[in-house]
Amino acid sequence: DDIRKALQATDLMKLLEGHLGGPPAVAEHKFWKTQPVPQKEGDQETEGPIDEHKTPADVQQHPIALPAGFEWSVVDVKKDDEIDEVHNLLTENYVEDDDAMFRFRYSREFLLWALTPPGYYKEWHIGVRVQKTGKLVGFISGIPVELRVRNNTFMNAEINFLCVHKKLRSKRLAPVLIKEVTRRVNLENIWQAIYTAGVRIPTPFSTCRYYHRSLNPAKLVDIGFSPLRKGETIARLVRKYNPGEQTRTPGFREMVPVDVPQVAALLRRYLGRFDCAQMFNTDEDVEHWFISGMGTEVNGKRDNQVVWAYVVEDPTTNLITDVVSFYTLPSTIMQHPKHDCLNAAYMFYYASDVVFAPGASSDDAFTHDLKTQNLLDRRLNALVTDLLVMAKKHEFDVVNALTLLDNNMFLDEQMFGRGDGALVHYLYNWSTAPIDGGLSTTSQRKSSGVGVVML
Ligand code: MYA
Repeated sequence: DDIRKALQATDLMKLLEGHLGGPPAVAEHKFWKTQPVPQKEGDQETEGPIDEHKTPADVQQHPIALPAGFEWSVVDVKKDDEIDEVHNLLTENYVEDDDAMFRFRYSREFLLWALTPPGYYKEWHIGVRVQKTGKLVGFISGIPVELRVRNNTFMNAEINFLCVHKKLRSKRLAPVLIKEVTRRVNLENIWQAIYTAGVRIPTPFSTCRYYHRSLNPAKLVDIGFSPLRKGETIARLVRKYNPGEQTRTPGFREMVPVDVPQVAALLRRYLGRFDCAQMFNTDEDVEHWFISGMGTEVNGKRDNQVVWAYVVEDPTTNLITDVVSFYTLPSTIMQHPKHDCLNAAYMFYYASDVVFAPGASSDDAFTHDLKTQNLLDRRLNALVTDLLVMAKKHEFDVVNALTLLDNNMFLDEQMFGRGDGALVHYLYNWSTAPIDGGLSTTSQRKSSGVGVVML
């Protein structure tokens, strides 16, 4: 059955079944074929909702039925013991790489930060428990996020942390969790969602690839994350990937709360250039995603920081011209005698005002203006060089980035290596023509169409 499943997605299966006259080769998607998502590529040419118009009164008022022996449970993520339960479930059962070497290890502080932005709904933190023991065995979450997709702006649920305990896999529990979160989102009169996955289901609007910038090559080679190519030595890799001790952009410093209004304005304007982008409508959003994630200092030491944000303050005007940030998401290294944790930083949002400088093109025409593109290319490379210095200082082993935003302008130059993984982006109940996830533009150092970073 497993082999069949693994094969199902492949051309080999198509061939075999063609020969043997078996069932249709394409996965059947018993669940997804009932959902308001584009069913296949080519179904996405018109922009807009897929379902008929509904109101919360049309929505089932009681929870979706669970199999016998399980019960729904709203997880109060602000309670230590309950966020612990989610953290433990995910630490043991969440996303692994294809070779089962690494598994995401979101910290409690990270989960709290990710699940409680301004306007969050407690009821969208949904657990499934074993009735008898109370053990948490399933989870799914949503947070409200306003998105612009091309010319339309609308509220979405950003769905994340879908997880079913390993012992309960392949029992069709995931569709039940998805239907329940959909119901609760709909009750708030929200009808669209955005989500990402490593898997391909009907039907992505964009696909991005992961890139990895080594900061600790000795460890990365040791744990099998990076290869040691023939003729290469660790000493040489250490020299090659050493980002140095000092940042070099004049005015580069850590972001502080008073920067929020300027950073928010800059970010909104910058993200306006992408086909699909998070709105960051209020300064509170920016305060949450950038400042609150930096943690609080106790006795000169900041524990449990989840996001690192830096700005460039122009030394002459004192205006904020740039912002750049990353978040921490470690992975458990499974079955390694020496190391059990990969300290990975992930590129988060950034913005630069060079694209709006006098003489630069208008926001829309940006991608076609070579001069502006070169300006941005230079500035982003300088910012990311400094970001790498800071990430190394904070003892990260690797910085990961996707091909979204303008990342293709710096990935090669900053020595990010192409990874195996892809991140596939989906919208629920919204059809839009495919958006460039930067797959084809890495070598061209151009902007992608994706201006939303999912955690
Ligand atoms: S992505 C991260 C997902 N989590 C993991 O990968 C952690 C490790 N894996 C697991 O915990 C389980 O394998 C999961 C599936 C729970 C993923 N997105 O219960 P099943 C479909 C969407 O027998 P299991 C993230 O968190 C699959 O195609 N659908 O399978 C974003 C099949 O349907 P169909 C998925 O392996 C989540 C059905 O489920 C995914 O035991 C966004 C099989 O169910 C997936 N990642 O459990 C969710 N994986 O037959 C959608 C499998 O039709 C949100 N499936 O192909 C949609 C918007 C909702 C809100 C709308 C509001 C308006």
